[in-house]
Amino acid sequence: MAVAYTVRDGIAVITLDNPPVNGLGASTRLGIVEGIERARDDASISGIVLIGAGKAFSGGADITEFNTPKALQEPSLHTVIKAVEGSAKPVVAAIHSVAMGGGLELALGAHYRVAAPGAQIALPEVKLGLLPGAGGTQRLPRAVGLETALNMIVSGTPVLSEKLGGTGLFDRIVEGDLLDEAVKFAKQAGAQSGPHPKVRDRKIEHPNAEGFIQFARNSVAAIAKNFPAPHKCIDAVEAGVKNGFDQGLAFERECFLALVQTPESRALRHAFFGERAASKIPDVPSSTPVRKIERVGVIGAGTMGGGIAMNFVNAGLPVTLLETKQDALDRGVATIRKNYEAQVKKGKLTVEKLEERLLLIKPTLAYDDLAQADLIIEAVFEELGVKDQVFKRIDAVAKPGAILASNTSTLDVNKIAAFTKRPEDVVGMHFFSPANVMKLLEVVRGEKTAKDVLATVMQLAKKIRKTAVVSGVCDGFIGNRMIEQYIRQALFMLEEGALPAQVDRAIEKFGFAMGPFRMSDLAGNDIGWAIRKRRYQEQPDLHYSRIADRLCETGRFGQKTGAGWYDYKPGERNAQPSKLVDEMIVAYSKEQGVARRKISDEEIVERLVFSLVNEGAKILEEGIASKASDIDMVYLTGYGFPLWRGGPMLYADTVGLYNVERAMRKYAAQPNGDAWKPAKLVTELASQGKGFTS
Ligand code: T1G
Repeated sequence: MAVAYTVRDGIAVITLDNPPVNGLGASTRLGIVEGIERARDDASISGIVLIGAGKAFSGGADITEFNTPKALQEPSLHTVIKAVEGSAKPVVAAIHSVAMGGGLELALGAHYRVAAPGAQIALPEVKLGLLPGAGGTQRLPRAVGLETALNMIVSGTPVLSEKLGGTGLFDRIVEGDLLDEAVKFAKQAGAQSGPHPKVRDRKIEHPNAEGFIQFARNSVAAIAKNFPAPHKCIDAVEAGVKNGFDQGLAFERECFLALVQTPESRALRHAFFGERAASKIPDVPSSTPVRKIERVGVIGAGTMGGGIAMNFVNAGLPVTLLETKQDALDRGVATIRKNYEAQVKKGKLTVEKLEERLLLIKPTLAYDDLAQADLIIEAVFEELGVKDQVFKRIDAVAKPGAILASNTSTLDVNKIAAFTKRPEDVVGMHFFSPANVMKLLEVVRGEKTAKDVLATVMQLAKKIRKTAVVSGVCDGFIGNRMIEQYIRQALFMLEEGALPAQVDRAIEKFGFAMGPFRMSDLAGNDIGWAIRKRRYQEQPDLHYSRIADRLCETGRFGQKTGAGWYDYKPGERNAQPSKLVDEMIVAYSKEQGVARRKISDEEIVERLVFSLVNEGAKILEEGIASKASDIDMVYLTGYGFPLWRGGPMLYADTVGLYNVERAMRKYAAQPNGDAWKPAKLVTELASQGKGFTS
């Protein structure tokens, strides 16, 4: 049942009831129109209330219908709004919790609107690469004024209902029972003779509309660099200001239909769904009971441990922070304080909040102090022997049912679990540095990790505002395993003819926040060096260019040593191409007998991105990741992959796997081509004309 129809005191109450957020799917849209017609034909009805059941008035168009015939099936949202607005009997929209997108547009079609305080009011379509497609660009400016409307439409940011109380959007902000108040309001309105006010008939008043619209265009230029939607939002509002409601509405429709086909919108919708799909684990039902997490223990107060602790403190959870030495513990707490003070300086945190949060941290040197923790996360030195000692000590003090997590980024979580007597309670929680900033959390599922442990960690991740993605156990899990192939290609290309600045520039132009060499200089070249040394031992047949080892042998570890792939002026962080390094690279190619050649930016981008795609395909084949969108969420939230391209797997679908495979075969025939055997899944999908995400 997507819509309920009841009558109270001569008022028809049409209740949207399409959980979870009353998305305006085809059956909901039909139910609303039928309700309006039923009220119309019933002489005993003097007015109509539209209200949402559950947690929202409406979260907008039902995005699960996007790119399906249902999305455009009549009655379309336009038809529904026309029926509401065209009703001779007054329609009162009663709003609570959420009125977003098409939900707000529906409410704008009503004659009156009453809202409970605290409701999130927004037209967030721009965040999906769209624009309000059911009159929002025309009605909202007439309800709240041009400036407020443009800000809301171009940013997509929600505004609380009470903040809009003084505008023409809400006739009343009601504190009492929303439905009672709305029915009363509808009765009063029904007693008055019509016609009832329509938002579309209002004027858009602004002393200098043209000037403000130009100002708005200038303001969005930066954020709109790779996204067409913000400018279209402004175009549609401007069309209404200049040419009136009907022409504005027609132009809005044209813009919407154009945007919904853009790769940028497909990418943004993919990311929207990917974010939500990531928390769904195929064999862990959403009904799986979760464990109570009220107290957290963190072992290690270094950069990672301190950042991890902050996540939980920020969510209001007390953290016992353990170190082995007092000075390390003091340093860790001082760093946390410094991080919060920086936020206070930026006005992002009050001093009171800072003190409140610091009070939630209990520094200690005693493992016994972890005995009450519901979750213990270790972030100690990345060496199996150290993990062994630490997990044996945790196992000895932790209470039954406590979840024991490792922040390891490279070690085998199954081996770590085996250090304890409770492997089913052990899980990997791989945070990304800086842990209190990066959204990505790789949840590494050991063979024995219990399902309720996974369900608990996934729910906790939402509480600490992380994008959690489940990974199986393999070297590097999802993100680092793929980035290793990306870096391998970057190094081969130096050997074959490219230079660091060219590689970085090409992939940054593609949209990566930072190219591989600037990124390595930032993280520290010695980290990659240690991984390669291990790799040479474990997989001696794996062909690697040794050019990065040469760099590290000279001590050029990057920003932290003032020189890496690039030179850095003392105290500065901007990367200057290094003549010395470039000469070293050219000499290395000569020494290897490699005739350097010009490598195009296109080849650089293909080899870097398709190396991610190929490894991602293998990760899917092995079941390390359960879905392609999980891999994309890892890259969008942890590795600076451009959001408007949707992640490596969606990007491969956009290019077409047939073309991706052909490129791989081309590179397989070149020097260093052994890395380019296409994964079986790539070949299979390409031959079927399918994609990873179709
Ligand atoms: N349609 C269908 N399902 C939706 C939905 C929607 N619009 N919004 C959310 N969900 C699902 C979501 O997938 C999740 O499902 C559950 O609801 C809870 O979501 C013509 C065309 C509304 C503020 O962009 O911002 O209207 O995982 O975890 O934190 O102009 O969801 O439980 O199965 O986010 O309480 C415009 C997007 C559409 C709103 C609730 N509307 N949604 O937040 O819960 S385009 C949006 C949100 C449009 C018109 C155009 C948030 C929320 P599951 P959640 P939440």
